Amino acid sequence: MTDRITSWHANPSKPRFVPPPGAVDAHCHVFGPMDPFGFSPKAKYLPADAGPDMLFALRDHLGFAKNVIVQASCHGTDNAATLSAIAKSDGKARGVAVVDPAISAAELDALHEGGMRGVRFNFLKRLVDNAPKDQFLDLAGRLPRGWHVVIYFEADILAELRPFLDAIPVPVVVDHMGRPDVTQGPDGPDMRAFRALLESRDDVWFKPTCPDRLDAIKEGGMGDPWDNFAAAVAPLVADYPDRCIWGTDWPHPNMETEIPDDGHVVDMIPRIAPSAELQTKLLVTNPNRLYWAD
Ligand code: 0GY
Repeated sequence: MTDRITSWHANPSKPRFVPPPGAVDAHCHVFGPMDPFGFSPKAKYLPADAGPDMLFALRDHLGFAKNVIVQASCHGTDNAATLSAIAKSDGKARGVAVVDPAISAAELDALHEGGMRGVRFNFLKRLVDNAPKDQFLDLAGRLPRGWHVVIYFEADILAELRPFLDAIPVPVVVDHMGRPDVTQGPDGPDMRAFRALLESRDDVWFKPTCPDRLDAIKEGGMGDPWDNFAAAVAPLVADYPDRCIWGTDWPHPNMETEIPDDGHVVDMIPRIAPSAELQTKLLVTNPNRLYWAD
C-alpha cells in the first residue's frame, strides 16, 4: 500500500438544483480519521482522512438535511468510525454496517442502537477478498427487525447472483443499480437484466447513483456532465419511483482520476427525477421509509 488517496473535490461548486426540505444523502462514507479509527489490514485502498466534520459541512453546502453513512470497505468489519460519525450527527445520520457474518444477536442490537439500519454485502473483487453467500444468507435471516441488505455488485455477475438475491428474506437495496454499462442506453442488456430483478419482487430497491463512476471517460463513457447516465437512468426512476434512494458517494472511494465536483453530481438529480414529486420520493419519502421508520 502506498500513499493515502484523496478522492474528493477540494472545492465543490454550489449546485443549481435545490433539494427539497428534509433531503437525504443516502449513500456516503467516512474515512477515519485514521487516529483513532485505523483502516483494516485488508483494505484495498488507503484514503486520506475524510471524517464527519467534512461530511456534515458538505451536507450543508449541497443543501441536504441528513446522511446515510455506508461503512466503506477500507474499514473492514470494524464499524467504529461510521458509528462515531452517526453519534456526532445530532440524529441527522443513520448507517449501513459491514459485519462478520458470524456476528451475534447482541452485537447486531448494539449496531441498531448506534443507528445502523442495514448490512452491506460487497461482491466487488477489487474491494473485498471474500463474499460468502451462504454465510450472508444466514445473517440476512437474523437481522434486527426493519433492517435491509445493501448489496454492491457489477452487472457481469448479476445472472450468477440471482439465486442468492432471490433467497434474501428482507428488502434488498442495490448500490449504483449494480453498475450497468450506461453507454448501452436505457434498453441495453444490462438495464434489461436489472429491470428483470426489480420485476421479480417488489422489495428490491436501487440507488440511481454514481454518474461519475458509471459514465467515466476512462470507462468509455461521457464524463461530466454524464449524458449517457442521465439517458439510461431517468426511465428507471420514472418506472420505479417508490423504490429508489439517492446519494453523493462522497468521498468517492478510489476515484483517483475524474474526481467529481459534488455540485455537478447533485445537478444530476433533476435530470433523472424531473418532477418535484419524483424528487421528493427519491430524496425524502423513500430514504425515510428505509432509515427513519422508527
Ligand atoms: C462506493 C463505491 C466504491 C467503494 C466502496 O466500500 C467501498 O470501498 O463502496 C467503489 O470503489 O466502487 O459505493 O463507495
